[in-house]
Amino acid sequence: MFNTISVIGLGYIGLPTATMFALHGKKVIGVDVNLHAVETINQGKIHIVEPDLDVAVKQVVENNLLRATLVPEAADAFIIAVPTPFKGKNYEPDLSYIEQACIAIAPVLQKGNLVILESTSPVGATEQMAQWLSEARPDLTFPQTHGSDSDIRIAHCPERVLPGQVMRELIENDRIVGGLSEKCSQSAVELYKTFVKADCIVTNARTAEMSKLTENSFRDVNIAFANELSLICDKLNINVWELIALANRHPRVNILQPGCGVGGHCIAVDPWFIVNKTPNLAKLIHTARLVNDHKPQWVIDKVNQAVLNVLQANPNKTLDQVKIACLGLAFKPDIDDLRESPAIKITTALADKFKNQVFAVEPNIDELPVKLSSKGIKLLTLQEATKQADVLIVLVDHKEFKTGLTLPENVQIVDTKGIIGK
Ligand code: SAJ
Repeated sequence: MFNTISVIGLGYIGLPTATMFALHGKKVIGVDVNLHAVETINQGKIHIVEPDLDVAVKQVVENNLLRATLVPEAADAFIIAVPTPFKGKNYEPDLSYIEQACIAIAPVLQKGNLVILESTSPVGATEQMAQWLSEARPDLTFPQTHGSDSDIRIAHCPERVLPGQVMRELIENDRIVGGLSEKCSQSAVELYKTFVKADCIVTNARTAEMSKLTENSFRDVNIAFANELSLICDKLNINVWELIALANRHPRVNILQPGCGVGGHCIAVDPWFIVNKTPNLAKLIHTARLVNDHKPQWVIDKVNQAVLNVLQANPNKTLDQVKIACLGLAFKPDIDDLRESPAIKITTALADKFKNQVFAVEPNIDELPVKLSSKGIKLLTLQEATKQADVLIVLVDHKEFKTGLTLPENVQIVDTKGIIGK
């Protein structure tokens, strides 16, 4: 039934998803507003970083199974995988990318088409998408008015793959499928069964939307608990890493790890969709966000204290001679993704204050982004940085740091990941 599939938005989720359908023999039309992305993909290359994706894209483009374009074309199913950021002080979800995607595909929609929203979305977004499509195509019927008899089928099926593991998790993770009618759900399950080996579990669209937000909020709240413990333990002179390892010996306790803050494009964003919708009810979820967002500032305060300690211990040193090495810039270990990274926030804030005194070590990149190099931050190897550092800050627990760290004498340490002395 689904011979041609169109994926709207060829980013971290859309491109792997489009590629996966093509790897399973479907004809896939990828659509993106970014000309560079379209051209890169049509050359069989990729514009994002994800293990194993490059080889797969090359193969499906060479076999004419995946083609990218700026303008949508007719297809049997459309998958919308565009960003859903938030805007403004109240963290209002910004659905404008979904709206633009609806406007773009509406002219090519045909009776019998399935439209799936994969983007992480606030509760009600799938109904809103159906509304936008029906307004643009009054000649077609939609499930919100015609239920299972509708011309167009609509479902929400949130992506749940872990960056770095996307190609495996796309196949192995269970999928939650929330159709606007029973027929919509059935149709979406049939589509995902093209490559999903795990279960496709059917619910309604609102529950599917909320389930994705709940998964990421669960993780955010649990990381906030670990981060709060790290502040308390610091105050009480207890090693938080030892404490958590001990507490986790209890059969029903499983505390996550503190860090320099929560980054990435999902966990620090999605809980706000719940808070924004139900501000008076989502108290714990809201507090967790505040706790995690506060952690980078706490780390910066610790570094300021460490700099003072260096000056106190070395009366001949002046403030502008103190060298600070920041280990790790990515938003989590062993990846090169620097977007929405608390480590970047901390490193740039330090560079603003300690001009030309900050080094960064990031084994997963060859060059610093201009926004860092223009602040006088230098990218050094681990050896170069540790040799010169008066203050050493562990921001990310990359594997290179866990084994290759030799500490200079009298260095002040701010270890947000608990790897030193392990
Ligand atoms: N972090 C900690 N302590 C921990 C675990 C993580 O501080 O114990 C930090 C990381 O350093 C990072 C942030 O949290 O800055 C998020 O990292 P992550 O590995 O927890 O999650 P993401 O953002 O890479 O991917 C998450 C996943 N969601 C869940 O695990 C519930 C993934 O399955 C989702 O598909 C993805 O969000 C998404 O796209 O929503």
